Amino acid sequence: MKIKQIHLYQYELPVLNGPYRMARADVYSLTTTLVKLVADNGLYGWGETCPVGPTYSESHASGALAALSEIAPGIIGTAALPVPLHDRMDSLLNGHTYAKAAIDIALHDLLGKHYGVSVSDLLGGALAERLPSYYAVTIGVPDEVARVAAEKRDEGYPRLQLKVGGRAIEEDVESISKVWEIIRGSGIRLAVDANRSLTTRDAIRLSHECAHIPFIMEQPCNTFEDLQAIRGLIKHALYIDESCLNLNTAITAAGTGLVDGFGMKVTRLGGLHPFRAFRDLCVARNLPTTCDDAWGGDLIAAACAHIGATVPPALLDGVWIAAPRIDGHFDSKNGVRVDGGHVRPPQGVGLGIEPEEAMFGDPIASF
Ligand code: 0XW
Ligand code: MG
Repeated sequence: MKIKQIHLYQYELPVLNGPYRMARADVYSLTTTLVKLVADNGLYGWGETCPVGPTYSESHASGALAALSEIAPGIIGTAALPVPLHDRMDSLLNGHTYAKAAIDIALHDLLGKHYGVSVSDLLGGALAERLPSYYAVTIGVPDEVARVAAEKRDEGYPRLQLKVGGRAIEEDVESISKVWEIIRGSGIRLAVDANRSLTTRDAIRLSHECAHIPFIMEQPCNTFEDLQAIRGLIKHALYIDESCLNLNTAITAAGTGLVDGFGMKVTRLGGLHPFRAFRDLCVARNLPTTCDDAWGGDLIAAACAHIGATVPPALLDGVWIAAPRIDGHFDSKNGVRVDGGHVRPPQGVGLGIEPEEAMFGDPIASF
């Protein structure tokens, strides 16, 4: 089976009850980029990539389209298998993993359909059917943040991620304390995510002032070097997210003992094929990870759920999907939903998502 055609689409996903507020960005609407990969036997697969705005990671929607347009003509005729595909993509464009990921996800969907198996089976096999998700409580005044935390606790979320940063550290400490009062004793796990925004000085201070609250600190500062600087000085477990740019960085982060876990994004690593290697690295080092993406519709959500299902449950911190912040689905029947704070990979072959293609309009480009 060889790749015969590639079609690129973009589609707007307005944020429900927006903005989605992080330390360095207020996000009102996201442009998602979709890939339809058609094989020479007529089978097709769908993929997606959707940066959460242009400042979260080193990625943006126009960049995804440009990178995909650069790659697409050169992969026509390539064997529809992950190793030759990634080899070919890397020979056509350096980096831009978040764009390559959309093709990688589409390939896994296509292969699943070809072999008559789910993407989780392709990735080695599911260990669980119902997976923990988590809710990202965005930046807000502490009482409002606590109200949302109580609501999500009551909905059954096993984990909350509290966004902090971009304001006085006192207000973050107050938010964390109020949320802790809400979830203390409930068994809900807490992550405090500053999305790169804190100075090393403030990260250390926040950790010390909240030393009695058992949260994990997710990407508190901007760079890998910042994380190295605070590692021995904080009172909390440390997770890396945005500055873990690829598999190489993940190997260093795990191998040098820099982190206690990962907030990992499928598209940042370049798709499901590299994520499979990353998952095995986590297992080898006994390091927990999330299986997320920055944003995206049902195709990204399904990709995250399928790989998440293959992570040993003790190491799966959660599968975050954007569905609670999106009105509607690409596939109204099989679309991925959060139910009682948990998600399930769609049933069926491939990703298990059949997008209602007409909603995307005409392709922006076809190769
Ligand atoms: C909560 N997320 C997985 C979704 C947002 O886009 C940001 C991200 C994170 O953990 O940074
Ligand atoms: Mg994060």
